[in-house]
Amino acid sequence: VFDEDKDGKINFGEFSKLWKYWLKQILKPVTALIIVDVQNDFINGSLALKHCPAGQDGDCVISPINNMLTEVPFDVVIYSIDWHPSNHISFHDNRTLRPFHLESQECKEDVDLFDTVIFDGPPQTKQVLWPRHCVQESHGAQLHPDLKILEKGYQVYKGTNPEIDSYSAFWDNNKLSQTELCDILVKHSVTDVYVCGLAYDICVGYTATHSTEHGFRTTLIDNASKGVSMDGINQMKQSLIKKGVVIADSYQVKDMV
Ligand code: VGL
Ligand code: ZN
Repeated sequence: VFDEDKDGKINFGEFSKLWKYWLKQILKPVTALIIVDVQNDFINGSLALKHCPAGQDGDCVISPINNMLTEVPFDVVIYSIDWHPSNHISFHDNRTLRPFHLESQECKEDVDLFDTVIFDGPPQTKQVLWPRHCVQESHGAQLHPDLKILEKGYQVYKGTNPEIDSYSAFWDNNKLSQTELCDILVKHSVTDVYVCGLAYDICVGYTATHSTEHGFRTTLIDNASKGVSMDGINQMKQSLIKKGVVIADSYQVKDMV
C-alpha cells in the first residue's frame, strides 16, 4: 500500500493521506468556520484594536482567514457582524439615557470610556462603556473590504437590541435570547466549529465558549484572532482550555479539516 523511497523507507506522506481519508469516512465530521466581527471599526475605526492596550493590529487576521477560506474545505462559513442601533446601551455617549452605577464603589464626576457600569434592572446588566462603534448601516460596521466573502457564507447580526450587548455570536450577554447561529449549525449537522476574528478576549472568546457549551467540538484559531488586552487574551485562553476548547494555528487547521 505504501510507497517506499529509494532508501526503502516508508513514505508517510502517503500513509497520512490514507489515514486521514479513512478517519473522515468513519467519523464524518461536518465543519463550520465562524469569522467574528472582522469589521472596519475594529481594524481602523472607532474601536481599532491597534489603539487598545495590547496594541494588536486587527488587519493581521485577514490573510490567515482568506487563506483558510481558499484552502480549507469548511462545510459551512459564518460571518458574525456587530450591528448596533444608534441608542445602544454599550456606547459611552449614550450613558445619560439609562440609570446606572459604577461597578467599583469609586466616586467621580463622570464615567470614562471603558469603565464598567451596572445598569439598573431588572435584570441588572454589567456593561463596559465602549466608544460608539459598528452602528447599523455605517461604514465602520461593514466587513473589511479585504476580507474574502463567500457567496455560500451566512451573515449573523448581533447586538441589535438597544438594551443589551451581545459579545457572543450565539447569545446576548444576559443569555436571554439567541441569534440564528445555533439553528444554522444544527440544520447542517455541524460537529466541529472553528472560531477566529476580532476581538480575541471578547467576541471571539465568548463565541467559542458558547460553541463548546452547545456541544460542538470547538477550536479557536490563535493566529487568526487579535484582542484588546494581553491579560484579557491570556485569561480567555485559560478559561477556554479548561472548557475543552482547542487552541490551534491556521496552518494546523488545514490538517484537521
Ligand atoms: C466587540 C467590544 C464591543 C468585539 C464588540 O467584537 O469583540 N468588542 N463590541
Ligand atoms: Zn459592540
